[in-house]
Amino acid sequence: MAQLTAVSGDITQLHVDAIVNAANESLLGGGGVDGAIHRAAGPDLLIACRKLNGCPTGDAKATPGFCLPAKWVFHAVGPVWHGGADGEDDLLAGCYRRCLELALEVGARSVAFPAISTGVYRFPPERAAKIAIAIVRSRIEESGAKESGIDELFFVCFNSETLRIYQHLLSDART
Ligand code: AR6
Repeated sequence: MAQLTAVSGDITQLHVDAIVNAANESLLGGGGVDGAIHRAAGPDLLIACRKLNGCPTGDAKATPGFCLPAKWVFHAVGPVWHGGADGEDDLLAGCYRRCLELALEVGARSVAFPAISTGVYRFPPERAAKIAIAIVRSRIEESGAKESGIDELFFVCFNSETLRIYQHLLSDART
């Protein structure tokens, strides 16, 4: 069974097999965690992203990590928050689901997620964290006795409010 842990800090510094980026549909970079990942990975990341021809919201695509400690980057496109009646929950769930599939595809056994969509895309942080944890738990439990493929899963929290939310939800087995 994979271990789920909330950690604070900068996702670009983590020595894991794969980190997840909170990208936009162009996959050509931006601000926030996306900007930090592109800066730390170096210019080869943008060259690799150009070849992907963008990505729809709710989906994710993989590239190498180039100069990052992580071997892979999964570029997930979260939804912009428009009040919650626009399919935002399902689209956010799709990002997490697809990244877990990508982890299996490339053989990544340790994966770190940022709080996708909770920055400039304004998704409410607690609602987003509940979705993230529910998807991860259900995928891991679905694989049951079978090998889930992932040993360690990190939720990387860039501010104390996000860390508090994740620590609280992860300590509650019913979340
Ligand atoms: N490590 C971990 N988390 C971080 C880091 C970091 N280095 N930097 C920021 N965060 P955001 P979004 C947190 O805005 O809402 C970009 O321009 C941040 O505090 O990066 O999905 C893209 O190109 C927040 O909790 O992503 C898109 O256009 C979380 O990461 C757009 O922003 C997500 O914040 C995507 O918006």
